[in-house]
Parts: sequence; structure tokens; C-alpha cells
Amino acid sequence: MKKVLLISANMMKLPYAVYPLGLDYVAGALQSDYHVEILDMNEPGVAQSAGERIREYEPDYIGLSIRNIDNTDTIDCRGYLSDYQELVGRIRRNSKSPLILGGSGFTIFPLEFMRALDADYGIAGEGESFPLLLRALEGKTDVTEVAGVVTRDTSSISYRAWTGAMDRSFDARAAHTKYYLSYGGMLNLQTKRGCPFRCSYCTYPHIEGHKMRLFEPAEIARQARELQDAGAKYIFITDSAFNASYGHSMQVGRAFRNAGLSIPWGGFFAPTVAPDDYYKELADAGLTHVEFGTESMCSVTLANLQKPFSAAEVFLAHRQALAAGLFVAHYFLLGGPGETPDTVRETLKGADELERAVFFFFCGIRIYPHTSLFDTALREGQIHAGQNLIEPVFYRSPFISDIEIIKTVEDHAGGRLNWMVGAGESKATRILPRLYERGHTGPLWEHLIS
Ligand code: B12
Ligand code: SF4
Repeated sequence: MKKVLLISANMMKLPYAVYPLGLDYVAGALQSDYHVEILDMNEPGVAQSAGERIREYEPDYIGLSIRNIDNTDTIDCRGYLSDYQELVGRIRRNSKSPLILGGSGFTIFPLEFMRALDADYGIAGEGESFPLLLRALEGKTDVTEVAGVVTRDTSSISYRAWTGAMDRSFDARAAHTKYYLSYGGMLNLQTKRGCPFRCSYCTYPHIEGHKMRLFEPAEIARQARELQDAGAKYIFITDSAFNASYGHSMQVGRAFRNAGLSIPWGGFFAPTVAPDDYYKELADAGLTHVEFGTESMCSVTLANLQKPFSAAEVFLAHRQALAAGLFVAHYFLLGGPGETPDTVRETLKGADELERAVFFFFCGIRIYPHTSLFDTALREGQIHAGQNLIEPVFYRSPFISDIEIIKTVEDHAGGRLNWMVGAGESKATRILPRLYERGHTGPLWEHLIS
């Protein structure tokens, strides 16, 4: 059997180190025909020993997963491209095998990453097509026939959502799994792919598709039990918006209960009004943390961002989640089209009325291709056609500067611990590692709720 080494390039440990779930799916697609190993750069010691590990394993193919491009923080923006270039240099010094890129970050900027990392091939979109690429390489057929495959000569890419099997291969004994279990105890899980909404700035529908592909609840529950049995203390559901399908997410909750899941879990939710008892049922199934992608409390701004709810619905959704005894966080994204001092104040006033919650404020919205914000920024001359956006560019509202927004939020927050401004790196850097070292588990933002 030929050997594939899958490397997770992500070394970001904030707000916490994230288990490389995407590679479990790529490994799942490959495992019947290839011997697969995963090397996770987050795992202690791997960054130092990667070259040696590659030489020892002698892979026939190397897949490199590119998740984060940068920390997406206007206040203290840090990019990771140079780290990836350094890693690719090390891979090349230790192996002559083809290097194939993939991952969500890669999918946003496939041509730019191909050039910057001088890779042999890439797959934009879902990595389940990896074996098709390898088969084409081995059969010497045209690799560009495989949807999403990028070569050094590719100038435009087309790919569609994967319709075949999506099998996760989870190895409870793998060294990297043990690392996440010992540090924060959080593993992750996907219950569907795709987001049907069209928020103006968001890349998720481009990465995962607009059409929801719902996974079988009993199978998801089986996977959740597998994570629990491996020692997970918390599960993060990575869906774009867990409640985008109320029916399916409710079935997942019931399947969790039937499978005897007893560890807490959480994920991203859209603050839309839920059916009666929705949150109560999910709380009974172990849901503890609800992270609402709220973005604004001003209806004009919400409409500009093309959010699928109004400020009035946010209040209702918030109360529904609180009534079920859940921990609630709201993410805000300020500085988009039409943001003014008044709309910011309206959001802050709205946040004041959202009791017992944590707020994460991001000021300045990163402009990504394939979004309607990209078109707005182009029309307004904030970016130009063909501009390489792998170096982050943030949308600037003509009516209020980022600095003014940050100052307004910080003044209004007045040092309240549950108001986090920016990616929250400084507070998170101080608090989280110490808590994880002391054996605390989960996302831990609930400790900020006063
Ligand atoms: C869930 C999530 C989070 C959660 C993760 C919680 C957890 N415990 O898992 C939280 C909230 C913590 C988080 C944090 C951050 N996130 Co986030 N997150 C996501 C999200 C929604 C899903 C990621 C996921 O797990 N998907 C499910 C798996 C199965 O899919 P996947 O990894 O993409 O893998 C598939 C393909 O990409 C491909 N693939 C993957 N690897 C490979 C490798 C090869 C060789 C091939 C061929 C294919 C391939 O095949 C897989 C199966 O189809 C994505 C957006 C999205 N919809 O993708 C953003 C996303 C990954 N996050 C992003 C960012 C920026 C961040 C933060 C930096 C934000 C911040 N400042 O705090 C941090 C970084 C955290 C860290 N330590 O790395 C960006 C990354 C791009 C960028 N701009 O840099 C994304 C893409 C969102 C965006 N803005 O566009 N995130
Ligand atoms: S912001 Fe959330 S709800 Fe809107 S398109 Fe993105 S993932 Fe979907």
C-alpha cells in the first residue's frame, strides 16, 4: 500500500488549540487504499521533529492542510503565510514526494497559496476527492478532470459540493488526539455541511456550499460517543450554524440522548427564533454553550450585512437560550457597510440589554473573495480587481474609523470582563493556558459571565 502523510500546518493555540477535524475526513476517504498518518504541528515537539518524522515515514504523497491564513484581527493582525513557507521548505528538504494542499484557508485563496507555497497540486473545497486525484496521478490521466483540483497551471477553478461518502476516521490512540484530550479536553464534530444563508462578508457558504447536506443523526451520535469514550470532556460542533435546520439539529440532540452522550457540547447558532422547547431539549441532550453569530443589534446594519434575522429576534433567541439554562455568547462584527457612530451606539445599547452573556467584538471586517462585501469594496474602490487579499484587507466604513469603533466599544465596556474586544488575545493569552494546565476543560468563556 502506498503511504500518505497528512500534515496539519495550524500552530495557532488561541482561543485554544483546535483538533484538525478536516484531516479525519481526508484520512477517511483515503484509508481503504492507502496507509495514512497524521502529523499535527500543534502537538508538542512536532514542530521541531517534523523533518525527521517525514524522512522516517517516507510518504509517497504529502497532504498539507491550510486552515488559518491569519488571526483576522484588525487590532493586532498576524499572518501565517511565512510559517507555512518555512514548513514547506522543511517538507521539501525531507521528501521528494508530491505536495498537495487543501483546507478551508486554501479553499479561499487556492491560486495564491499554490504560488506562495510552490505546491505540486491542491484541492479547493472538500478533501474527499483526494483519492480521485491520486488515482489520476497513478493512472496518468488528466488530474484537472477531478473537481476542485488545482495545478501550477490553473488559472480558474470550479468545484462543486462533494456528493459521495463523507467518512470520518478518528483514532483515539493517535498522539495528536491525546494532546487535545490532555489540554482542554475538547474535540469536535460536524453534523452537516453547508449554510443556506448569504451574509455579505461570510466565506462559509463558499467553503461548504449553500445547500445543507445533513448527516445521519444516529451516525453523528455514534461519533460523539466515540469522542466521549476516547476521553473528550467537551465537543464543539463545527457546523456553520448548528440551528440552520431546526429539524435536523433537534434530531441530532435526540440521537445524542439515545446514545447516552453525557459530556457537554456547544457550537455556533444563528439568533433566529427557535421552536418552543428547542433549547430545553438540546440542553437535556448536553448542550451547554451557545455562540450566537449576532454581528449587530442595529436593524439597518443587520440588513446591510444580509443577516437572516432582526434585532428583535436576537432578543427572543437570547431569552430562549437563557431560559434553558445555557451559557450564551454573542459575536459582533462592527465597521461594515453603512456603520456609523449611531449604529455602533445602537448595538452597544442592545448588548447592554442582553443579560448574562459574553460579547466578542470584532472591529473591521476582513474582505474575502466570493462574498458580496467583496463586490461592495470593489465598487467603493477599497480594493481593486485582481488584488491579492491573502494579505488581509479590512472593510472600512466611510462614516466611522476602526479606531473610533474600538474606542467607543472599550469606553462603553468600561472594563467589564465579559466584553472582549478584538480576538481577545491578550485576555485569552493570560487566562486560558493557565486554566487548561490546571485541568479545566471546554471553551471556558462562561467564566467571564458576571
Ligand atoms: C468551527 C470553526 C472555528 C471554531 C473551532 C472549534 C473547534 N474546537 O473545532 C473556533 C470558534 C474555535 C474557531 C476559531 C478560529 N477560527 Co475558525 N472556523 C471554524 C469553521 C466554521 C469550521 C472549521 C471546521 O472544523 N470545519 C469542518 C471540517 C471537516 O472541514 P475542514 O477543516 O475545512 O476540512 C475539509 C476541507 O477543508 C478539506 N481539507 C482539510 N484539510 C485538507 C488537507 C488536504 C491535503 C486536502 C486535499 C483537503 C483538506 O477536506 C475536509 C473535508 O471535506 C471555519 C469556516 C468553515 N465553514 O470552514 C472557520 C475558519 C476555519 N476559522 C477561521 C479563523 C480565522 C479562525 C480564528 C483565527 C479566529 C480568531 N481570530 O480567533 C480562530 C483560530 C483557532 C485556532 N486555534 O486555529 C477562518 C480561517 C481562514 C482565515 N481567514 O484565516 C475560517 C475559514 C473562517 C473564515 N473566516 O473564513 N473557528
Ligand atoms: S455568517 Fe453564519 S449564517 Fe451567515 S452565511 Fe456565514 S455561516 Fe451562514
